[in-house]
Amino acid sequence: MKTTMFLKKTACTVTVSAALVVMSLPAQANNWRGWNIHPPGYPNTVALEAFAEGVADRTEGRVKPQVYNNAVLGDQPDAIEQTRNGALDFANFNMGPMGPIVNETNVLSLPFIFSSIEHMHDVMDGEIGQRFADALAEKDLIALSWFDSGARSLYNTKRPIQTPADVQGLKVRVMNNDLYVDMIEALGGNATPMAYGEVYQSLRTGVLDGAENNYPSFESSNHYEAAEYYSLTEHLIIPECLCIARASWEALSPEDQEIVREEAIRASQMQRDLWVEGSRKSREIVLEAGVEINEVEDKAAFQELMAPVYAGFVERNPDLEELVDAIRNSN
Ligand code: BDP
Repeated sequence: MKTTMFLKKTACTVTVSAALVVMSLPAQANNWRGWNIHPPGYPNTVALEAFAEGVADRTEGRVKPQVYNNAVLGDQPDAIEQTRNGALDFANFNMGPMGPIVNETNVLSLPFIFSSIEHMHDVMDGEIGQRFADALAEKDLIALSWFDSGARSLYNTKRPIQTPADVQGLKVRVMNNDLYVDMIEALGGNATPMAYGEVYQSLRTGVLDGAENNYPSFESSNHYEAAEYYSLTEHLIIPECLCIARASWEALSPEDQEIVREEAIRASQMQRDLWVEGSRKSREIVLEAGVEINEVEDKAAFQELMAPVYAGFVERNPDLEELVDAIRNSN
């Protein structure tokens, strides 16, 4: 009896410590671990997998990236820290939750800062995009290319949103960034910052009335099963990076850095193409499931209410006013 118990205990200890080793060991020099919040089949996931394969092939196994989907390695703010300190090697991050860590990137979270997705691409692929990459590099994140994330719109369980008055009193989930709290409050709603993975259940139980996201995430997260009104406010157009941990980047030879850079750029081109098709498909899926989608006639009414959000931001960050203006005037 005693022996059996002892054996059982040992087996259990072995399993637990094996798991701990996997979770906490710094990745082998060539085994790169990559964080991804999305499920298989999502445009970003497909592009990240192509990146991993391209890098492994072209470096002949000197670098073997593996993508971990569905945020199994932690939620986004956590994964940003893990990539900064080299516990993770690469990731696809949205610039929203990046704001609290890399202050400059908050400019990209100002509502309606970009007039269209094309405007966002032009800015991020040009000189201004490089300024954001430099700011990220100062925090040990090497941004090699920019992914698309469409435009985010409000959705909820109660009613279509046509005017800001329809947001009044709604409990709306936002990503982890105070600017989004200011944004929802300026519209008269109650903002709740929450991890992405907790939103579905909170919509189901009524802890939340709504949230905001692009079509592919609204669909792939199943939020559309709980929130049947999707209103095209398109208030945020936020780019995402394919970022490498500085430590992992600096461990590469110049030749391998070049390969990784090229594959990251290739992945972003692929992601942007997949994005267009993926958004169309996700829109169809939610419509078929009975979601009511409405255009917002008077977007200017929403934009005007953002004036205090901009004023507060510029007051807290006078040195970033010029960057805000540069983006707005680049259109
Ligand atoms: C998705 C982004 C992802 C965010 C998520 C969210 O791609 O990075 O974490 O929205 O709302 O569109 O948290």
